[in-house]
Amino acid sequence: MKMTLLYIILATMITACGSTGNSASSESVAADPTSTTSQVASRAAFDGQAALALARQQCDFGPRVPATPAHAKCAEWLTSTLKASCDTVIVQQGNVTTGQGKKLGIKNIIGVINPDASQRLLLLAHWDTRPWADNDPDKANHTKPVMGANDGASGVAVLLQLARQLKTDSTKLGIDIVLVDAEDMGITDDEESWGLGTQYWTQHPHVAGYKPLFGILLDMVGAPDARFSREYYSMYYASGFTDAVWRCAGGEHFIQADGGAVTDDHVFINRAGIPCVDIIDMRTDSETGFCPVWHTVDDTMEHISPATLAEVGQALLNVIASLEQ
Ligand code: 1BN
Ligand code: ZN
Repeated sequence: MKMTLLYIILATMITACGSTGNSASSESVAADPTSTTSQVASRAAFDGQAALALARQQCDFGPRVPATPAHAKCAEWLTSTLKASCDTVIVQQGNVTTGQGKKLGIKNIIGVINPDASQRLLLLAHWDTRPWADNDPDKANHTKPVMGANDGASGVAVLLQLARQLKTDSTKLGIDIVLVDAEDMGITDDEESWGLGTQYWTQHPHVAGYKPLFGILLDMVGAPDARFSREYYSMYYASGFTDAVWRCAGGEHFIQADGGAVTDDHVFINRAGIPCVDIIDMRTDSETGFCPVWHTVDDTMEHISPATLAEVGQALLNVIASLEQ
């Protein structure tokens, strides 16, 4: 109860973005008539083209399925890329059990900015890709891996680019970028088989007693027609922070409405006592609840838009600016 009150107070502290996502108050938002996303003044705008290039670099390794050479090579690259922007990088190695009962080695890759700051923001995205394209219209593809340009690379790309920009436009806030492994090996009707890297991290946080202000998870943030409504579990566990993030977001992809529910990584973080908001593309006009290429072999770079990545990255920059007030 006491913690709930604290979270409400913290959530209402994020005020600089104004009361609605699309309306820009004159003192808090830079006047850029070409921008579709409200930009809080004093930092450079988020670079969507640079994020697009970072998504492509991940896909150039091939599908990043755990226990494959492409996954191992991408882990090296993510580690060195984060090292260029963060103060410390921790590669957390662990063992988990898959939904099929197999033991699996995983790597969570964690970039820490301002390790000594007491006020911290947790940012997450999964970097692994699904071993099976089991939603593909062609059954022959169900045993093939997903490239994960959207479902994997997009969220990671936004976080890598954010870290790069914060290296130049520094912040006093502590930021922990957690790239979680083995999110996408889950099986239907077995909640615990999803988010394996995150579940491992909640049991082995990179800092003992880790308590950020709150967390934001990015998942599938690159489709040209993405729709980000306020996800159900984000509202259930962290409504004040979810509203605050949506107030910091602008542009056509953030919908000021409540959306569907998904057992994504944020559910495990919330259950561990850290309020966490999921920015995830969910659709009301599809059977799966997600974009048409979800868990198909067509989740490739042709279906990624730099404008969507920019809108999400700018929302994060705006959240950070609001926490600095
Ligand atoms: C998100 C992207 N997820 C998987 N790929 C999470 C999820 C879990 C989606 C269960 C549907 C069901
Ligand atoms: Zn997936």
